[in-house]
Amino acid sequence: MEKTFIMIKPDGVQRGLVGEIVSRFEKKGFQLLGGKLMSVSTELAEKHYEEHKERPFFGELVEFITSSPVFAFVLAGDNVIATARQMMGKTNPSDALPGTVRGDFGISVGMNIIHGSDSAESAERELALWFPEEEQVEYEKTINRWI
Ligand code: DAT
Ligand code: MG
Repeated sequence: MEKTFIMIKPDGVQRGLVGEIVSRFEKKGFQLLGGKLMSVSTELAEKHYEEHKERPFFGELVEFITSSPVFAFVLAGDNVIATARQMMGKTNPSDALPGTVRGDFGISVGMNIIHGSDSAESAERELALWFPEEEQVEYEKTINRWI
């Protein structure tokens, strides 16, 4: 079963959007395999956003992610990586369609509420970074036969 890593960023947690956002993915039919509210160390933030380390916004991005807790979770399901990205909307909330998380709740590209892995490789890398196997709960979701 395909898995992805999703993180509700500090703005989403502070604004009380955790339940709303997790609910969208649950209702879609994806299975929650783990979730945690956590403070992010500078080291973890820098590793997570490694691919952007030469970008001018890198410092601000790390500062933002470490500024207040995030809610990190793991989703599983068919094609979950690409589908969750679609449900999140474009990186810049001004370009994100209504009906997407960023389109419905965001304004600024810096504070765009949610992160989701963008490929199979990044999902694998990010899950290893954020969710060791023992924090992922494997269980049968019996409703799966209906959707
Ligand atoms: P995404 O989060 O959609 O995968 P990304 O990987 O290109 O987008 O960038 C990672 C995060 O960096 C993004 O969610 C917000 C921030 N970011 C991207 N482009 C930015 C910019 N031009 N100015 C400020 N922050 C930016
Ligand atoms: Mg990205």
